[in-house]
Amino acid sequence: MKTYAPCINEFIRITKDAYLKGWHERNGGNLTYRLTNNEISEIEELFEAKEWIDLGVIVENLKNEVFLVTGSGKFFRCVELSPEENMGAIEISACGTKYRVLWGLANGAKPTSELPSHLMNHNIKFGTTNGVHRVILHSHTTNVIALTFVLPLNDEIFTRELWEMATECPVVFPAGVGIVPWMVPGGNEIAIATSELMKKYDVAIWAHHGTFCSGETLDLTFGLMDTVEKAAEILVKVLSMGGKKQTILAEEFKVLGEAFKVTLNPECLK
Ligand code: 2HA
Ligand code: ZN
Repeated sequence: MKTYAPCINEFIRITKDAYLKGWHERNGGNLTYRLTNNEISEIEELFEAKEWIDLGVIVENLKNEVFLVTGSGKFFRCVELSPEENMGAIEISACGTKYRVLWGLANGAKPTSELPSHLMNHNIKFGTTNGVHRVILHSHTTNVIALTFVLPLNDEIFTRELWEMATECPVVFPAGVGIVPWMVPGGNEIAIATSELMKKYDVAIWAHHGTFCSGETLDLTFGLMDTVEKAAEILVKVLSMGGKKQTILAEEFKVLGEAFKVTLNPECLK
């Protein structure tokens, strides 16, 4: 069996786990990871640079950065079975307006159709976290999607409803979640709307479509997605049982925030 560098193995593990969660039917969802310099040196012997291609957006903070990405139209289910065909490594140009394939994406495959959203989110997060965030995961999270048909598409209301479903939720996503109204996926308009929310949140929900999460590591980003989706699953069950009869109160969230030394978004505690 072929062996891969640890960073590629980690990426494969997350695509497999996310598929097994039921978040990645067919070609649904996408994952991008910005490599460290050490990780680049571990895999650069594999690189065979292809031609530069216009991104259609400018990503000032990502010049010369290298990413692992899933492929457009490719299935998360298949990344583990054939990494070279279903994922790849790409490099952003020195001007921040082009990319080229360095490894993988065999037979002319392209990076994820949501590359503009991923890169604009990485660009914002690079700035707001000083380069600490490296991962963007987009998943078709069943229960979050279901909730976008019944909850108001409002950041504060959505956040509060999710927070109430599990005590640790506000600790895991203290800023809350942002909501993008329904839009055509794959383009610059939805990329701009999502990256605006990423200035404030680590989670952006696309109404009737899925969820974007940003994080420091692959595990933390997967864990964030899992936590949000689990809260949504509990809420779907609670609503199906006739709704809340009791819940966690705003005052109790404030005590929780103090105990865990996290600042909870005050807009969600009104
Ligand atoms: O098919 O998830 O948003 C990939 C997607 C598009
Ligand atoms: Zn999608």
